[in-house]
Amino acid sequence: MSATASDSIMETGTFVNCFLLVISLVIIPVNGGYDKERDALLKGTFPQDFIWSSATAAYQIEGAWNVSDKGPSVWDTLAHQGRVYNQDTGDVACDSYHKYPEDVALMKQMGLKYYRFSISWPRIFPTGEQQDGVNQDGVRYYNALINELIANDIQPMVTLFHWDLPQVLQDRYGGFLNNHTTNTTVIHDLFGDYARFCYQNFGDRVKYWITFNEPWITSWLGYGVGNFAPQHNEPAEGQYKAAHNIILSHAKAYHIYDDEFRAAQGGQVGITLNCDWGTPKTPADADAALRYVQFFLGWFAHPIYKNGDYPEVMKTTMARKAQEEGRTTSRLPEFTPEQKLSISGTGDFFGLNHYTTVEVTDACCTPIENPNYDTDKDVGTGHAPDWPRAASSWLYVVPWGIRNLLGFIKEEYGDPEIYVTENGRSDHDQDPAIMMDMERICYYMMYTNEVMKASNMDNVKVKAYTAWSLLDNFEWLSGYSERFGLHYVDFNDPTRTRYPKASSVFFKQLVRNNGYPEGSEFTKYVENMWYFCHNTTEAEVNGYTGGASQISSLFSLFLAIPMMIAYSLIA
Ligand code: PNW
Repeated sequence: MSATASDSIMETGTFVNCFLLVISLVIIPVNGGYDKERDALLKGTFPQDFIWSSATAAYQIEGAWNVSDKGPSVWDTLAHQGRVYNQDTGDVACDSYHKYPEDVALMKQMGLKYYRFSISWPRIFPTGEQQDGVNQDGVRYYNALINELIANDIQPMVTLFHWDLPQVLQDRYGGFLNNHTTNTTVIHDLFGDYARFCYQNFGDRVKYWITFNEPWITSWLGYGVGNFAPQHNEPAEGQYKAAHNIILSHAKAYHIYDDEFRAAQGGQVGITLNCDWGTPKTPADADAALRYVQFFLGWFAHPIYKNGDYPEVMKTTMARKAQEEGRTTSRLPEFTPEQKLSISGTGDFFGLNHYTTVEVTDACCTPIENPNYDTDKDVGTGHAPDWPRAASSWLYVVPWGIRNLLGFIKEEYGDPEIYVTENGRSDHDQDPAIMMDMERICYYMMYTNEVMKASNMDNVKVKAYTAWSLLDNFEWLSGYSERFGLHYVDFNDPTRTRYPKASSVFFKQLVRNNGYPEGSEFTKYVENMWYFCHNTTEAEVNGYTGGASQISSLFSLFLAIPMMIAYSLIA
């Protein structure tokens, strides 16, 4: 890192901040029970062509919500209704619509060769429909961003849908609730048209396309619970209808690429699914944990990556529920035989977003009066007492969970190429700002090491790792109160200056080393930090006597901060 960047860490972070952080880290156990074998540091490197990336999404960073002809999205609507924490909105966000060259410069500075960002559908087609007009300024913006990336030797990885549905499509057609059981659903064609337009205009330079980001969230939170946009509350069925349409829309966009663009453009198309790993609380909960993962990941992954249809356990569970509820048809819709054929195999890679793990217990089979997706699974979920938490209420730090999940995907879906398209940890927005973000460094250290175990020990074909996020940004209903960034953004500063956090220095070294090579200075630093990151208090409770102790980990921490600074100066 340049002296300028590390200077800004020093300015904004200040040593007072550091010491406060040190004290809080020592008092509060950090990263859970240490299991000597399971959690040992693996030394080695990722395969040579491994992709290191960072990610953002349009609504979370762009701002410029009504510039030129951009149409409103369902998130503009939700935020303008004051539904977000502190009444925050994405109106300006990180102002990346204007400041994208700075974002690219930050990636360049970190040595990143890939960038995952999303295109805002209503910025391209203001109503969502091409026939109503194209916003040429929007097209120019994405062309400029892509060109800036390529000029800096950074490959774009583009998500077509990261939740910002054009509001007009929600109003005209019910968005993803549109006619979910017929073959002529408008929303599939409209998504297909939008995808085609993006392939046409950007596909000469974009070789990685992600159709949907986390359809689980759009379906369940957007159309079931209704706390996320477009705020449709129908928890018995809304999520199943929306998911059905999203899967079919994805397949449509995949085939358009396959039929019309693949030969000339030679890129890849996949989808990004999120899943928390489900670990059984007791051996008797093993089936329940599996059912949890099938309802979560399998809901989308089974049709797309396996056989065009929902997982067996989901179909049988929902059929039994229909009977209990006195319904003639299942709340889980059915695909026609043709649809199954068109869905199956529509992923050139498997995009995975993963953050956390839950402990699952069996809760089968008590009929429930007002069923919803959560009760449909017949499971209970909780968290082990020694799992540390991030700022986001749902984010518990359980590094080994990602290795288990990657192994599950390998076994279940025929050993696909997996791109980890998001992984990361949030801090609270607090004063002074957390610039020496040791807990985020620990998170990246431990999780990437588990990904390396999956790759090098379990032979999972993990091809990419993407940090969420390049920047602090608009964290959906939490607004700007939760910060996931490798770079700090001051949302009270009209210029939205970006400041590198210590984790960006760490990540740069990780990328440069392509993992944890034996004998490197970086790996030695990691070794010093390892026991601290895993919280040795629990380690001793668990009988670990490998030499680490609370005192030595405290010592590592005092060593670690000056080392981080020294690193940033020489790097
Ligand atoms: C993902 N939850 O969303 C998204 O892809 C990002 O846009 C987001 O910023 C990031 O993870 C961090 O949250 C999630 O409530 C949003 O469990 C909410 C949840 C999980 C993931």
